[in-house]
Amino acid sequence: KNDPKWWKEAVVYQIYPRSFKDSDGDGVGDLKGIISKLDYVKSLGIDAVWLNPIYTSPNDDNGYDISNYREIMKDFGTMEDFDLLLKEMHKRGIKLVMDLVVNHSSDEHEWFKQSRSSRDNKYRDYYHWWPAEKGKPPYRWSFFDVNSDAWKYDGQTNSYYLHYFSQKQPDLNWENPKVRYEVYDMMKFWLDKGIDGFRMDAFQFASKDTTWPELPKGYEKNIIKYYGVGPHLHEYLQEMNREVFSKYDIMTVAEGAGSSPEDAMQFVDPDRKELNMAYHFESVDIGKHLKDFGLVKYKEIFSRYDEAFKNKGWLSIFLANHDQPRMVSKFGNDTPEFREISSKMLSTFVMTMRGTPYYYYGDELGMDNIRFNSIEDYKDVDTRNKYIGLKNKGGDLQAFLEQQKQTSRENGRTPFQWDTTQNAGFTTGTPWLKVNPNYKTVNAEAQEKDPNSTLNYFRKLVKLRKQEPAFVYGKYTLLDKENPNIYAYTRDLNGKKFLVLLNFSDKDANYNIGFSTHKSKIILGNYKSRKGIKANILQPYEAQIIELK
Ligand code: TEU
Repeated sequence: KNDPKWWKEAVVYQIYPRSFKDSDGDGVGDLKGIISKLDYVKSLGIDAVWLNPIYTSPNDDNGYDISNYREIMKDFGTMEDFDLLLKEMHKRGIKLVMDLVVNHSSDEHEWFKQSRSSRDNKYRDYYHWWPAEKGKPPYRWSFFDVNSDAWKYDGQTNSYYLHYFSQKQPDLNWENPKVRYEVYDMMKFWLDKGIDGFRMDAFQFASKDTTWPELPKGYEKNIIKYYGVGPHLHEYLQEMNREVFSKYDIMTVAEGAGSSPEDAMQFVDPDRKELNMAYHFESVDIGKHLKDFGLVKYKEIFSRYDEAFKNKGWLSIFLANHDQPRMVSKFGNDTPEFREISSKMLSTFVMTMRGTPYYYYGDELGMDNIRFNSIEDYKDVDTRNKYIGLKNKGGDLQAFLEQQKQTSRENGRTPFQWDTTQNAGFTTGTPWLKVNPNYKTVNAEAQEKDPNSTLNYFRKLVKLRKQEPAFVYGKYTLLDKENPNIYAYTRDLNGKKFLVLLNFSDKDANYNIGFSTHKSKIILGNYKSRKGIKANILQPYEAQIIELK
């Protein structure tokens, strides 16, 4: 029933290439920079790296707007650099998962340039067009558009084109088999180089009902429900599997998978031959901060998904990525007193749950939200366009900026903090995005020397997960369900049983799991001492992994 697979046992480390390491002083991270830090990456104990897009792009959305799928972005280096990166990773036993961004391309992609040039161009049907003589197209909501309008008028052919994301990210027409087979060819180009998998960006949105029915009022508040699983999406995934995936030993992961565990299962049920695993957004989309939605609700989400996947299918587990604020600022506590300890607690959670962990660069150091004060500091199309949209409507800009300090995804994109030298050792030039000023205390170099650092604690967690298959395959059982402060669960497999206790609050908190652990031993924890602490009490943000006897 466990059906062991390497991608279930893997720990994935996500690298945001713009912000990891700059090798040439232009202020932007690059492939040579990553190569120079591979020994560090290896030292974490991880098995695979997921790299955000590194293809040629005008960077309206930091590489998620691709103008050439078979080239490396100049800022990041050359194809030779890429080949070397892959070789150096494989040499160290690290697999490489690439981002596949094919719900949309850049408007500067040759396909789109052709497509927009005339109504009878042979690339016309590579995108979605609505002729203006039919009036305005039925409203579609856009993630990044200043007016949240996904149709953009294009004078050249007196038509509107569809863009679920920014105006520079026109949606590809997946209903056109030519588009699909072009993409399959491109995927094989990378797979034949030897890459180990794809993370399927926004792919749940790829298939659309091209009769463009009117959607109910307010549908944009439940966007995944209406955009999430288009009419032919699963046919296309099965076709892609047949044409591409089935020919390689790779891992594939859906970014977003509908709006329920049942939807998600459809993407990854092995009998359906689509993708290997999926990640859902329920646990990150529930609110701004844990204290707003509460731990009980949080536990309910993870437990409901685990329940739905206990017999088949596979999920990924993550608390952060490049679209999220920093994990410690959202689910933990990033005040100086608790930043370290709560980072360790959250890492304990990610590394002891069922599902493949995706761990975001810098979280191993306890990096936290930068909280920009001015709109000028933001580079992100999401924040900038929302700001402009609000400004046009005369909205409260100050309140918006205040809220972005907690929610902006750029909080999680600041340069990696290597050491105490200028710009945290990230670049000798001017970094493309400000470095978090706390780098003087929060950096990898300092943490290497400290056996109790968050970095070294993370390494221990990875090692433990790799040693004990119970953390990968073991049954998950939630305990003390209604406890508002403590997340307690067991993982068991073949007679081995582990108890994980996590205090998500800043106070001592007690728990009631219904059995005694006095014969058992804490095999890993984030506090040095429990002197004077009662058995069923956890200290603020304390984490314990206990092997039950
Ligand atoms: O994000 C797709 C996407 O839909 C997310 O905005 C998602 O809804 C959100 O994270 C849920 O909390 C992907 C990329 O990850 C993002 O960086 C890109 O900007 C976007 O696609 C467009 O390519």
